[in-house]
Amino acid sequence: MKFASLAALWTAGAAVATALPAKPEDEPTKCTNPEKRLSWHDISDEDKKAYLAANRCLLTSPQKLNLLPGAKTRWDELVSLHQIHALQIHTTGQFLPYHRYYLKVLEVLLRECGYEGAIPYWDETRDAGKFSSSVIFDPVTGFGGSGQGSGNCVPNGPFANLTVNIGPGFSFEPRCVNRRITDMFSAQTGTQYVEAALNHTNYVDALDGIYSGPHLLGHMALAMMDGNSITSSGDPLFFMHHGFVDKMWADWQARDEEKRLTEIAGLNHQDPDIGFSEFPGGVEDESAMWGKPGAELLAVTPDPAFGDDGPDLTLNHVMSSLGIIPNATVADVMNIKGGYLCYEYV
Ligand SMILES: [Cu+2]
Repeated sequence: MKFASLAALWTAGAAVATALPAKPEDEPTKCTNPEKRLSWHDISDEDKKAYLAANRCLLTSPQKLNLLPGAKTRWDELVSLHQIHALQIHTTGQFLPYHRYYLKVLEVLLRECGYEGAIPYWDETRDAGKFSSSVIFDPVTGFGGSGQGSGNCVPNGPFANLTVNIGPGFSFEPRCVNRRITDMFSAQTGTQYVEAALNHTNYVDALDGIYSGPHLLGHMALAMMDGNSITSSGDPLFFMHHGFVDKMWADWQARDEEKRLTEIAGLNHQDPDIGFSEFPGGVEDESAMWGKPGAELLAVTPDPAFGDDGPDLTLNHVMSSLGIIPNATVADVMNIKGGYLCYEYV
């Protein structure tokens, strides 16, 4: 097990992370009036345009933290968080809680750009097998269409001709917002595939069913930001897909709240002997594709066991956004109507 030696690498990062509050400063209040997260299909054109405009605003606003390597825009800072945490939040127990927290980070950032509504998500079951004809890719009231030619830059819509400076992988190369749609893969975001994932009765199996099923196939169908797992959040569409992923977890939890609102398991960091499980060759394949985080990234990377006693993820685990919003524990995000969070998917 190389975990201990790897953990030592994060000592410098932990110093940065522990300087931030370990918990939200206000005690969570009761959730009495949850915000409604609606599917893109079900919101008004006016609300679609407001949401897209606020995303575009973040892509064109300067960075604020003066901390995150390579970040030039506020959007870059959001993408950087995903890059910095990539080896902690994919194929690990943290995948679902961290991405739930990450959606909240987006929500708070959108407030800076005047967006006050609930964030929407994309009910991909309605477009399974035919992503390319979805209304979500509308050039006026959507995210723009599929890229073409070298670079696969989004050809139209609010994100055409915009640049992301974080990625691919652990590098920092300015690229256009890009994606490429493949309908065949999108079939596996359909209801029967979602149901297969949600039929599992313990967290680890449900997590794997969601991760390796509709989550991964959705990514393959969209190939956002060169299809790069580490920095795919450069495309604002990422958060619509991950709202869908978060809804799957929430739906699974709702089937047995007594057990599943506190059920967490898995590692808090990728086992370096295994690595990204979607690549059969493991971490060596992944490293060959995207490299490894360099010293400047490691210097700001929180301890993967922050709040835990070792490599096993617990409810006490502290998730960081490196100061964009206060840190939160896994326990804080277990219940989407628990107080720290207060929303529901409809
Ligand atoms: Cu991710």
